[in-house]
Amino acid sequence: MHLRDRVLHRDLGQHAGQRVLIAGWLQDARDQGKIAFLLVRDRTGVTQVVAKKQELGDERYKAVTGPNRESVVALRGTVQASKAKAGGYELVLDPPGEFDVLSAAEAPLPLGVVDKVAADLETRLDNRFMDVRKPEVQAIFRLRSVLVKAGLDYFTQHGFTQIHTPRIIGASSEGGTELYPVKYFEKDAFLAQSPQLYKQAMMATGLDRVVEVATYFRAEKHNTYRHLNEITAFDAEMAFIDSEEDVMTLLEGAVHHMWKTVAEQCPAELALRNVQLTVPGLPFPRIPHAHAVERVNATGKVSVKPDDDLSTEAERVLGELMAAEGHIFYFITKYPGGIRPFYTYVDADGTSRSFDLEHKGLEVTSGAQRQHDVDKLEARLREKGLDPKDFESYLKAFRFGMPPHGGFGLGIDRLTMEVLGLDNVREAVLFPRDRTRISP
Ligand code: AMO
Repeated sequence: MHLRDRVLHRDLGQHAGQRVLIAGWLQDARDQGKIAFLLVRDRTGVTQVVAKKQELGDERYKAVTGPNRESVVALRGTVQASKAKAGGYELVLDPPGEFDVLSAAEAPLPLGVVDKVAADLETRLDNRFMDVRKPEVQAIFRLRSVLVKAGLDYFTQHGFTQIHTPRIIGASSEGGTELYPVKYFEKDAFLAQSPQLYKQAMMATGLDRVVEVATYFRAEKHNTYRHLNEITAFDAEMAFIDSEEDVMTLLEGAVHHMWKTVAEQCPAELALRNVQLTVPGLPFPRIPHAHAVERVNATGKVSVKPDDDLSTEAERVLGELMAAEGHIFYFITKYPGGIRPFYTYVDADGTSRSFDLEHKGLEVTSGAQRQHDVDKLEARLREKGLDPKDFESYLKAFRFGMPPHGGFGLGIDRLTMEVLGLDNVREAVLFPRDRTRISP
């Protein structure tokens, strides 16, 4: 038996009447005495296998019905139209009964694969290899893969070069203190909070448009449904822009393309998750921060000061207001300069050329036009209490010809959570890292 020749569940129909090899996890074996029904699961579905004692003989029949659930098995049989399921196919394990246990599963299982009772998320994450055997969980990661590819396709079609910047850095990239220290030979180093400074440096190279599927490491002590300590994001930067509006136009096009691609290419995954996806119309509304504050304050449900960021609750309230107007995606723009990172372009009136993209009250992207004038950039570092000397290798890239530029970070974990309406970002990440979880 060559495993590489195995036929997947979805292709059985093309082999009706033929003897084929199938392989997968033994989901269940119902032994009715003289006849047994095995359920063998592969990545495309579950095949019923019929085994008859009279045809196989006692010993062979016992071997076939013996393995524990979730053992990995391979077997050869004849494909026939299913009697129970119209349009379906099953396999008859005909003599001599070729059946191999490739890997026996222990019992009891740490987590059920087809149990009716839902396990809690912690138990599922502790046993993720088992959890992902569930088709409805596999669907999340299949869809995430399509989503990421669609994003990368969009960016490359729009002239972006995919880059890879360091994950080990010598100084903070976001200005904050939420860094993981790393011992780097004789020096102190950190895990990268984002590729921010590197992707900006790339704007001085002439590549003009770059994108990275980046990992952000954030040592924040959050413990919420939407925060992780290790994050995957599209990190994009583009040069020769007139304003942040050019960045927002590119971004909304990318998000629209990702939603549309998923709607077209993932009907089975969406069905497994009971999701009916609406592709958002373009353009997404732009709401200046000052208006957003006025609007949420007018509801009386929250109170946000003009120079403050929207609280989680305020974001939620705005999400409700926008949903009532039929908008699931919208930008909050022109944040006060004081609450945005040092690299953000701030206009004379104190508002910044920055934006967040929100989906139903959750921030999925942050971005801006950047300050490309090196003197102003240094002044802004000082304003933020940072020492320009610590940023010398970054600032150098601004001293020898740096075009106007801007970009964004689009959280892939949050986007996956949102496209599927998951209630916890951990569901969208294979092996999430949070305040308490570092294994598996
Ligand atoms: P920011 O820190 O807002 O911006 O991150 C960008 C996007 O990354 C996602 N994200 C997170 N997702 C889950 N858990 C977290 N703890 C978390 N932190 C961030 C969000 C967020 O919108 N350098 C800027 C981007 C830029 O201006 O280009 C940055 O890192 O979806």
